[in-house]
Amino acid sequence: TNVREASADIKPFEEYQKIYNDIAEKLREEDDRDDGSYGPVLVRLAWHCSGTYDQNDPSQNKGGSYAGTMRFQEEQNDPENAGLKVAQDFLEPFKTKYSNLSYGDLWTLGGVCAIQELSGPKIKWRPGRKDLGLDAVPPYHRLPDASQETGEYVRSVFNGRLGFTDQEMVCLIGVGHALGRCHVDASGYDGPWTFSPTMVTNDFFKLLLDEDWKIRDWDGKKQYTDSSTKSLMMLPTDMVLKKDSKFRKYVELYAKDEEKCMSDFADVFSRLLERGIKFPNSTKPMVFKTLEEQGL
Ligand code: CCH
Repeated sequence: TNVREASADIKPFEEYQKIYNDIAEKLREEDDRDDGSYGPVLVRLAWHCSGTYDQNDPSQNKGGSYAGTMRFQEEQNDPENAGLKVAQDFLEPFKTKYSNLSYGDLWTLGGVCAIQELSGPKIKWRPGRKDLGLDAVPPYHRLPDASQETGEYVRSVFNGRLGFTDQEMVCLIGVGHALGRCHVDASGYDGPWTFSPTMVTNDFFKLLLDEDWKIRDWDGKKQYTDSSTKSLMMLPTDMVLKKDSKFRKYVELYAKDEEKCMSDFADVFSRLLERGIKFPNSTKPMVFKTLEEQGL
């Protein structure tokens, strides 16, 4: 049932902590990205390489993070992946430096590292993905289209293909969109969701509930802007979380309870990165120390 076996031939934990540290140090050193951090775009790469999974896919094109197929032009050219080459290029030196490290492992580890270094929760992670060829590139239109504004659509992606519950999809989208921003030259949308786009927070949920969101008056795609500062944004798909009453109760829960929000996110993000992969029992989930915890 659309599951691939991860390799049992993995490095010891300390080696992966070294790769984590390398990525984290590069994140700390390179600040020439819009809000001063490549962290958000690394999180987006980890999500987009995993989010192509389709649990019902009858073909061989299963998607998910296993095969590292976004290294191919064919997958990079999916319009939803516009702007992610930056993140791939950021991580590429570690692919060369560490032998026997697959793209799937590198890109998902990059997302885990970014979440933790941007003050997020600890994300359990397992290695063993393998690079596969062009025939493993998933079809387009599996990643969500932000212009869709119905609960049915959001559920068709996150439940239908990825197998998450309402609560889990609210958590993933809202914590994901605490980070970073939209770029006109990538997606056609513009601006950040929160005032602290380089910190993992539950602010998305608070802002979504508390602000008065109006359709932005501009020549670009339909998006929403907050009436008080006009500097924040929401996508049509984000607004669904407020409008759909079954989603909204979780938005309210996560706006009130940051601790629950972070522990649920840690669990669901970890499972997102492992969709469609079966790990051998010998591979235990790894939890990495942040640079700060190591005094680095
Ligand atoms: Fe997202 N996201 N995302 N997103 N996303 C965009 C940017 C980020 C959707 C659309 C967009 C998740 C779910 C969804 C991040 C994390 C997550 C952009 C702008 C669009 C459009 C891209 C650009 O222009 O650069 C839609 C639609 C959905 C679901 O309905 C989930 C889940 C996550 C992670 C858990 C992050 C982080 C960014 C910022 C990237 C950056 O470069 O700053």
